Amino acid sequence: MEKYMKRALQLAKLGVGHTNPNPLVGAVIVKNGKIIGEGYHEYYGGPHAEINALKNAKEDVKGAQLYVTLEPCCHYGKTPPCVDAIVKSGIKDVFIAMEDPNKLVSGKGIKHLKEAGLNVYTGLLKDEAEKLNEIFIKYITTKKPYVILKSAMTIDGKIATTTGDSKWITNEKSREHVHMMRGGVMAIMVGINTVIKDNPYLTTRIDGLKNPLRVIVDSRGRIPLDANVVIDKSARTIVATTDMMPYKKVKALKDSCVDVIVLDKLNNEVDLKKLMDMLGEMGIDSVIIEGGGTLNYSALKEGIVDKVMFYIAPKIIGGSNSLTPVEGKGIDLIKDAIIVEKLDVKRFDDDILMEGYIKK
Ligand code: AOF
Ligand code: ZN
Repeated sequence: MEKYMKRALQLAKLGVGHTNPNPLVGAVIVKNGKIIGEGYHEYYGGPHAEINALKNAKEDVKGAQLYVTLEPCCHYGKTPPCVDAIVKSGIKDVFIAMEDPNKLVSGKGIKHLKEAGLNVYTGLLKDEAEKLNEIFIKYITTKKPYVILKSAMTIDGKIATTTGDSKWITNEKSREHVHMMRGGVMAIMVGINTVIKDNPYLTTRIDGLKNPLRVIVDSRGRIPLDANVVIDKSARTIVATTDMMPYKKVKALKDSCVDVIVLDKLNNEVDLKKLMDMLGEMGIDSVIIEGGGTLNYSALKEGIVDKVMFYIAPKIIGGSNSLTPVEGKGIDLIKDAIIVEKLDVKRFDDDILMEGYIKK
């Protein structure tokens, strides 16, 4: 029954921002057509969704149906295997939206349940479940962060006026959506030009959501020591640089409790692929890139971007020197353009959000 899986997906979403790098999972227990237990994975390392649903059940679950958005686990991680608890509970039927891409589980959880005599049905609302866990799927299978590129522009394709003013292009609802997005990822990344021009904080201004790690890409060490991302301690900041950053600057940043990562150069810029590998090794499962145009172009050209989100506001500012979302050298021929597929369009009053995935 779709409605129960929909409810399980809804519950899973309540964990946004708290479970990374683990998945968002929801579970619903149904008996005689009535929901008798609900649960979700609330925080990283905490009990899994199925366990919470069993714990919250208001009636005996013997003979009941379990709807869960991810294949129940069969391994000892931070918690014992969920399949054992499910089998022991007497639940009879298990509906699973998607298989667990985690090699420790994938398919083995389902097999275990079937062997124990339970009826298992997979694939109910699979697409929705996979979209919900797109970060988890990439990270658990590649150990590289899922990268979202976000930009806000006018209808004539500019991200700032000729004087550099950009506050604000999009409306409040669009900006709140961005803050929600920030709360669901582990890192936010910008280029040094954005820090110099806008002096942003890069924090999540929404109650209950964590601030992501701030990553500043600054190949030559131009970051001002009084920048908000250096002074403000409400989130950790990493400056990704190359050996072109003067040693004195490295030391001054470290003295201000800012981490500095020195990476190889690629055309005199930070090698972004290596940076992603490193962030992945640090346990960072997701990064939102918020510009500016130079970093956006490099990220797209290096092929590290998975998803783009372009917020478009019905304003026109013109100016041949006004910045655009993607600058750099650009691509010569239309036939070589980077293609965005599976496009989705949302509206926030008069603003439009176009989001889609980079064709690989
Ligand atoms: C979760 N929450 O609700 C489910 C997960 O280290 P552990 O014990 O927390 O196990 C993490 C793995 O368990 C995770 O990678 C995924 O494969 C599986 N299922 N994980 O954090 C859940 N059902
Ligand atoms: Zn589990």
